[in-house]
Amino acid sequence: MLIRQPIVTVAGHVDHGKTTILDSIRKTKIVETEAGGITQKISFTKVPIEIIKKRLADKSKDIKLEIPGFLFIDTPGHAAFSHLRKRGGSLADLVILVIDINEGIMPQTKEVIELLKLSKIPFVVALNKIDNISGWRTNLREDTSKKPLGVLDLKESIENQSTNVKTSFQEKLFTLMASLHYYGFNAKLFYEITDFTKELALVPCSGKTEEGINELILMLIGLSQKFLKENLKLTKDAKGVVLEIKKEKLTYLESILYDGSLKINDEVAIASFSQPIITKIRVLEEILPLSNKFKATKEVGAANGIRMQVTDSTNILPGMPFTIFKNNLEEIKKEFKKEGVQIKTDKQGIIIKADSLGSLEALITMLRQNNIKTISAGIGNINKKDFISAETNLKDDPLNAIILGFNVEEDDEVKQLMKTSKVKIIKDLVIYKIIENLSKFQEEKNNEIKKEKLTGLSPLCKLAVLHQYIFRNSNPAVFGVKVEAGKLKTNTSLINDLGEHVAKVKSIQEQNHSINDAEQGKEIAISLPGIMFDRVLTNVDYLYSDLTEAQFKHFKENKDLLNKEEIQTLQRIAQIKRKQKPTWGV
Ligand SMILES: Nc1nc2c(ncn2[C@@H]2O[C@H](COP(=O)(O)OP(=O)(O)OP(=O)(O)O)[C@@H](O)[C@H]2O)c(=O)[nH]1
Ligand SMILES: [Mg+2]
Repeated sequence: MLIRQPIVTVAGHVDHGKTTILDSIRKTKIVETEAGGITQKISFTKVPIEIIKKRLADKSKDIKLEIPGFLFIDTPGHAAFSHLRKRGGSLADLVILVIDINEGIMPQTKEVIELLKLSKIPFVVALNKIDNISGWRTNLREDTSKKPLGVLDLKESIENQSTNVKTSFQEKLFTLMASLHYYGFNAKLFYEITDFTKELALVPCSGKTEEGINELILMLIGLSQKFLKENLKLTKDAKGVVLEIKKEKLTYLESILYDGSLKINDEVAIASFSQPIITKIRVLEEILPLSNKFKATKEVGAANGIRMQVTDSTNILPGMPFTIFKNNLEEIKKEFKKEGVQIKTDKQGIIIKADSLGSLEALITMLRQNNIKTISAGIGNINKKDFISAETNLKDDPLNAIILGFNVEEDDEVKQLMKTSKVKIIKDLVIYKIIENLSKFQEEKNNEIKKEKLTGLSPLCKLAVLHQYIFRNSNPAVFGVKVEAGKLKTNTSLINDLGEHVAKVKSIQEQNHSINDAEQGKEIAISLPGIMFDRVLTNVDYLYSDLTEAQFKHFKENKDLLNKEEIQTLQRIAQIKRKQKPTWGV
């Protein structure tokens, strides 16, 4: 039985060295061709076993190499590794989680770890940039005639470092082991592992000096051949995942084929949220070994990075699985359904958007774990339809008037609409940050709603009289005030520092416009009927809203919804009231 190359995804935080490690494995310099050295999008490279054999030289002589090579997938640190989804699991057979040993676990590292835990994909940790440890020396192996033979074996290299460097290395290592332990992983240096099914291998390395890279490759070979052989067996039916839809002059579907083989003119069924899309392959290309270039071909076998041009590419979405079509629509429909291409949503909830099916699923899974419901979920930028759903939610439950965007942007139209809307958009490139921000926003919003209810029943406020702005002495008296605390509403009864009733606020004006209420910090004009300013207010600096004892107690019970100034005002009102009745509000 034929086995295919394992698909190995390299994931981790921005700049931790994912592309550099891949470059050193394939002996290329892709990093130097990237804009700003930043990987912009997911890319794949095929590395044939011959190249691996050559680089491992005598090190591989004790191992039987059964796999035909590797298909590596490089992911941008800023985007989601969750993108890489295949039916019922992850597209990756193995993952290299790259962590800069000097920086440790960072936001994207955390995200990848969470996803790895969910998906249960085997992985190894490349503790990269060991050469950056202060004082680190890279020693070369030499043959008898002093000809350099590459770097020393990692273990030997560590042993050859000075005591200081060794201590520093150990400290960093232990810190990382402790962090990984927190996530439930029992991590050890790879050469100290006794049971690979229970322990997580840490391979210290440097993409720059290449120390540890051979060891990393040996780990990948070992793990693949020991644990993955069943997964790597090929069947006849072509199966793959569309990674990206590239619109150049023509539209290409950049995809990974992970099972079977495909020919030009074959028909494929591509999953969608409704009916599968049946379309014919017009042009077929496969990725060249060690390169990011494609070449046209008539037939490709798995595992492979391919580009297809199909007769109908409308409505195809990134992340969708595809399979060869042999007039078996019902069977395919059932299969897609079983594999969960249908995204289940709730009757009520927030709106979510993500850049691919894989990331949408990852987002939904994590939202579910946090008991957050979604009313609609889609792939692509945040559009007017999403905005309208959120606007509709505003009426039913403002806590659901939220759109979450994972690695997507909002359309220009939506940007315009957002200027005057109460809908909230939360976007990020890291799922758990989205969830963190969502919880924070919902909590704030919840308090705001509770507070509105609280202050809706009885206004709490303190006003400073602005003696330089007296517009009218009486009938009614009109003058300026500043809302020092709380919110002033029309019809609020005001008292002075002695607890005497002054008047009821008839109207509030802000820059010649009548308004119904004014928040803390606002300077406004108010009109009070039935008093003469010069008799009643000349010596008054502050006015307060009149509260009943019941209202006061209600505020006191909900003190956590009030800010510092409001609490002080509440205390001040009680003080004033107690001058006349010492047991007021007690
Ligand atoms: N000293 C040292 N520098 C390294 C090593 N690996 C990578 N670098 C440097 O770190 C920087 C980032 O490396 P990349 O390989 O682009 O990192 P990446 O993880 O692919 O980054 P993104 O694709 O942007 O997420 C580059 O300047 C590399 O030269 C290493 O082992 N040692
Ligand atoms: Mg990169």
